[in-house]
Amino acid sequence: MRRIGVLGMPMDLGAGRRGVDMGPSALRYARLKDGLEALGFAVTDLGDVDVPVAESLPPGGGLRFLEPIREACLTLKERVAALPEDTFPIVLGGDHSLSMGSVAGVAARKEVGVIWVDAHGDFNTPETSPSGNIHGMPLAVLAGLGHPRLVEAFGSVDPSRIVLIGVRSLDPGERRLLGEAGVRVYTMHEVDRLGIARIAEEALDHLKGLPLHVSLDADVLDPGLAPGVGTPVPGGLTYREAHLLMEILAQSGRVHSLDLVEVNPILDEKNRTAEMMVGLALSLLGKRIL
Ligand code: B3U
Ligand code: MN
Ligand code: MN
Repeated sequence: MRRIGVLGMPMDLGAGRRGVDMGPSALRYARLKDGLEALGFAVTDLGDVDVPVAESLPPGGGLRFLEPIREACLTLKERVAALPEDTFPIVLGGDHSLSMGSVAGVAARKEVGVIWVDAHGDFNTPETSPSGNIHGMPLAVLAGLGHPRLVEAFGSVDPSRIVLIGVRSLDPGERRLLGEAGVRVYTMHEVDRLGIARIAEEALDHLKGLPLHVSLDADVLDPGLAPGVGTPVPGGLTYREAHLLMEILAQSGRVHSLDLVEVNPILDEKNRTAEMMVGLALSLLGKRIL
């Protein structure tokens, strides 16, 4: 039987707005485990990684919450890396800085390609970031750019093995860095021009031969579908585009790990953002219409 390990990361230290620390609960209430079991998986919920609450931490100078984020992500990295080879990790967030830990954890087991599905580039460094929020930096860190404390712990993916999909908000510095690093970027312009099916196929081809990690940020979805996010950007993926993307990636048989991040229950309407994310996870894990 195919196995899935679910790990919660109730962290909002990297985000500017509070509340994504409740994302793992919201995703569990949206019946993620039941849905996966209905697909035939043996699912183990491994509980949550310990993350300190913001109120318990000193303000500190420099990058906001750098050390506690690093510490929690190192724990996540170890827990993901320690999972048995036949277990597919699903990490529930939490702000997107957690993906430094999840991706570095899977990359410690094997070389991977990363498909980062997000309204944002998450490719800032402390120098280019307008906000100082670490959830705007994790993809750069994974690619080896950014604060040395983070890069040394989590730098693990060659930028040529990263594909970004759904982008529609980039800061000037991160746009430049993405170009220089050679990350393949499909903005919403390309989604409209080429269609999401072609983009999914090109992404699979670009990452040919590699097992894949999918990092799914809820804010890639149109805010009308997913209002429960901290930094909504108009003009996102539709319900059908998002599901089709997941279905095509599923059919490749190459996806080996997943993050579901940036669900903010405080800003949500009756948990619909979490329910949408659970639906997408099921499509990525092989749920089919016929
Ligand atoms: N690029 C901006 C905004 C942002 C990035 N990721 C999210 N928001 N969720 C920043 O703060 O780096
Ligand atoms: Mn993100
Ligand atoms: Mn985002």
